[in-house]
Parts: sequence; C-alpha cells; structure tokens
Amino acid sequence: MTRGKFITLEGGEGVGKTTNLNFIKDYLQQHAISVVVTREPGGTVLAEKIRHLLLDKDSEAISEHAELLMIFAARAQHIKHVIEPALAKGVWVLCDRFTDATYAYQGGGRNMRVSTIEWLENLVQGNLRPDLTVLLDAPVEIGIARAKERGAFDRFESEKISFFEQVRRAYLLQAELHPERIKLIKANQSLADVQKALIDVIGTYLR
Ligand code: Z5A
Repeated sequence: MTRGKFITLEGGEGVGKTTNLNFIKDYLQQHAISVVVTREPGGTVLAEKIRHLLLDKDSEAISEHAELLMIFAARAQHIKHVIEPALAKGVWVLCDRFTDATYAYQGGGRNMRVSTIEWLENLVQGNLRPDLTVLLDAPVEIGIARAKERGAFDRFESEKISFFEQVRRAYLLQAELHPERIKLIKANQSLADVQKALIDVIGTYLR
C-alpha cells in the first residue's frame, strides 16, 4: 500500500485557509485521490477540547509554556488517531495549520525559543513532516479586515498588530528555510487568482 501524502495549509489571520481547504479537497478528489480534511489545533475529540481552551479569550491567562504544550498535546492526539492511520491506509491528509503555525505563532508571535519548538516537534512527530505546505501570505491589515467581518475575536485574534507582523515574518522565514516543501501564494489577490495559483502548485505536485 502506498502511503498517503500529507498537505498543510498555513498563513496568518483571515488569509483564506478555510475557504481554500475545500477547493483543494475537491481538486484532489477530481484526481481520484481520497482525502481527509482536518485542522489544528483539533481533529479529535480531545484535541478539539484543547482547541476550545486555547481560543477562549475569557479563560485565565495561559502561560506561554502551557500554550505550547497544549498545542503539542493536541497534535500528539491528532497524529496518533487521525493523521498516521489515514496516511498508512493510503489516504491523503489535508490539514488547516500544523507545526509551521507553531514556529509562526509561538516562535514568532510569542518569541519562544525555536530550539524548544524543534525539540517538541521531534518528540511528538518523530519523522512526520508535511510533504507539501501551501503558505497563503497577505499584509496583516488585509487578513484582519477579512477576519473582522466574521464577528467576535478569539484569544489569538485579540492580539496586537505587532504580534501578527511577527507571525507573518516567522512564516516567511519558514518558507525561506524550507523552499522545497513550502510554496508561497499571495493571498491579497482575488479568490479566483488565489485558486489559479493553488491549481498550479498542487498540479505540479501531482505530476
Ligand atoms: N495556533 C497557534 O498559535 N499555534 C499552532 O501551532 C496552531 C494554531 C496550529 C486557530 O487557528 C488559532 O490557533 C490561530 C493560531 C493558533 N489563531 N489565530 N489567529 P484557525 O486556523 O482556526 O484561525 P484563523 O487563522 O483565525 O483562521 P481564520 O480566521 O478562519 O482565517 P482563514 O481560514 O485563513 O480565512 P477564511 O475564513 O477562509 O477567510 C476569511 C474571510 O475572507 C472570509 O469571509 C472569506 O470569504 C474571505 N476571503 C478569503 N479569501 C479571499 C480573497 N482572496 N479575497 C477576498 N476575500 C477573501
């Protein structure tokens, strides 16, 4: 049995990850690929509970280490119960955010040490890394304006602009460090143009 491929979609606030996830799923299915769509933090019952705690802006102040460990605890569950079983069955996994988000939000946004994140990544993931990552990138104000239209902000969305600028810089650094895996698409263009670029990237990958 050929192992499935692991594709992740990344980017800051409101860049269009959720909107484009279904578009990619449909495209893969048109190419006769079975695919599971999932998200982080989340994807299992326990991981979704952790997500709820992480996003709740009325919770007690969550320490940076607690936040990082909660994210990796959710990830450990997700890998064991959803991602690895699907890949082992030859099913592709399409995930809304994964560990690049940890480098961006906890590393960039919260200034946590990259070596700590790397250590946890190796512990929790072993050799598992995405085969392909699409990074949707747009100026912070554009993403925030789009996200605002959706309504009330969660704990992350309530951060200052400077936090999101740091997140964006850390994402762009990840793309520079992993050019083979991470493909950058400008998200401040029309949805039709973003989707044209997505077809280019995924189509090339399929070939
Ligand atoms: N987090 C973390 O800190 N560390 C980690 O390791 C992980 C996550 C994995 C939850 O993520 C939070 O967890 C996240 C970081 C943290 N918090 N933040 N911020 P999430 O993925 O659920 O949350 P999100 O980034 O807030 O997702 P989002 O706001 O739902 O954004 P999106 O999915 O990228 O955007 P969208 O919902 O698809 O689109 C937003 C709107 O823009 C919508 O009305 C669309 O119709 C519109 N849109 C989309 N594309 C376009 C274009 N091209 N033109 C015009 N309008 C568009």
